[in-house]
Amino acid sequence: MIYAMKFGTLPAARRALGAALLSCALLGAAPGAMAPARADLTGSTVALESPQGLIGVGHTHVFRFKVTNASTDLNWIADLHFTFPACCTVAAMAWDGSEASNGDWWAFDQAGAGTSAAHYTDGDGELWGEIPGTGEYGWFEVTVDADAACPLGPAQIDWQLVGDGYGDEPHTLDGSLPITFDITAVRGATWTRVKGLY
Ligand SMILES: [Ca+2]
Ligand SMILES: [Ca+2]
Repeated sequence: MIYAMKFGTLPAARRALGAALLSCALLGAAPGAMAPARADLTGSTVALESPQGLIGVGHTHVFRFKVTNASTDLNWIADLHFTFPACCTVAAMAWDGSEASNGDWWAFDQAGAGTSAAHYTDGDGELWGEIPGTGEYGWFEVTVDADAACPLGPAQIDWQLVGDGYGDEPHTLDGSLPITFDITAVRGATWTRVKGLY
C-alpha cells in the first residue's frame, strides 16, 4: 500500500512514526487520541530570517527563509515559490541542507535566475517531498538585485508551498511577507536620490 511505499524509503524511526499514524487511522481511534487524519499543509510557515529592516534599493540582498512544514500526517513539501516585487531580479539561489532538520536527505532543483521569482522543486527523483511535516524545516537563500527604481515604501514577497500530493486537499499554501524598500546608507551608495526626497 502507498503508506508502506512512502515509509519504505525512510529511516526506521520515521517508518515507526508513520506506522503508528497509519494504525490509528485504520483502527478509527477516538478523536483526540491521534493526529488529525489530514495531510494538508495547514499551519506551515515561511519566515524571513534576514535581512531584517529596510531593503535598500539599488543593492543586492540575500533573503534567507526558514520554511516549516506543519502537516500532521506526512504531506511533505515538494515545491516552493518565492515571488519578489517586479523591480527585483533573482541573481542566485541556494538551499541549505546542512541546517535542515532532516539534513542529508534533502535535495532541491532551483530555477528562476533572471526573473523576479524563485522556484525550488523536489530534486532527488523519488516520489516524496523533501520537508516532512510535524514541524520539520529547511532553509532557502535567494540572492536578489533590488533595482534602484524600486518604489520606496511597503512591498511584499509572495510565497507558495506545494505538498507532494499525498493525503487530503489542499496541497498548497500561500502567503506573503512584508518588506519595505528604502534608501539605505550602504557604503558606495549615492546620496543624490536621498537628497532629492527632501
Ligand atoms: Ca529526499
Ligand atoms: Ca523527493
